[in-house]
Amino acid sequence: MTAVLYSFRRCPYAIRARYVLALVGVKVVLREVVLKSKPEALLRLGGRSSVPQLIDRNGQRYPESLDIIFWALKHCSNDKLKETLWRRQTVGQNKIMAWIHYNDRFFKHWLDRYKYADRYPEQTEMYYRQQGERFLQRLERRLVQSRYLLADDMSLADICLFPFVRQFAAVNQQWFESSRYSNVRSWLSSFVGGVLFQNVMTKWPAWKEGQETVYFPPEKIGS
Ligand SMILES: N[C@@H](CCC(=O)N[C@@H](CS)C(=O)NCC(=O)O)C(=O)O
Repeated sequence: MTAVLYSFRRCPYAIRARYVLALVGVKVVLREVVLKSKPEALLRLGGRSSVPQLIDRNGQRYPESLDIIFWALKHCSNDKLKETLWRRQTVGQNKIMAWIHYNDRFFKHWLDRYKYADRYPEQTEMYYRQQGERFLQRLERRLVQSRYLLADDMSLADICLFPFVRQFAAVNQQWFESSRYSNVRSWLSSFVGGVLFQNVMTKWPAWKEGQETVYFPPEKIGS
């Protein structure tokens, strides 16, 4: 049986997992989850019920986006692509993980406050944006030097970060478009402007037990 991916279309963690699955061409069964009414099959697994989560053909569970990404790489038959995404040298791997941790622990914190500033009235939206901008400044300094975060070729660092930067940009698109982060803008466009991303963001109806199987990535995919 093909592995099953519980996913939520707009979730940045799920987007990065789907992006890697699509890029390396590993097929899964997709179950689109509505967070407010999670399916019984997901809740029955017990423990955390966040998305994305993947259950492989042996019933082994991968409960975090990074677990799913490394599972996908393990099943990728293109060694060159695999080595580009997850560098062979430890120094490259450490850099990738440092970016991901910085994103997940620091940037995500300020992104949530900037996105929902009305739920965090202790500071202004502008304050939250400025905190998040410290991350954008770091990205910009890096992206002046190379096309992607580690070098001129894309690694997992880029894929794992861009869905969060996309959300940050979307809070006030006009501000972002006229901001001084021109290299961040081009970097983000290189992802969201691609056919691969369109496929990753296909709209799926909420999954219901017994429905026809939906596969991801969709059959016809380009990059
Ligand atoms: N660290 C997790 C975070 C996943 C996460 O927070 N997902 C959110 C949606 S964006 C979620 O499922 N929230 C509902 C819940 O936690 O029950 C990962 O990398 O997969």
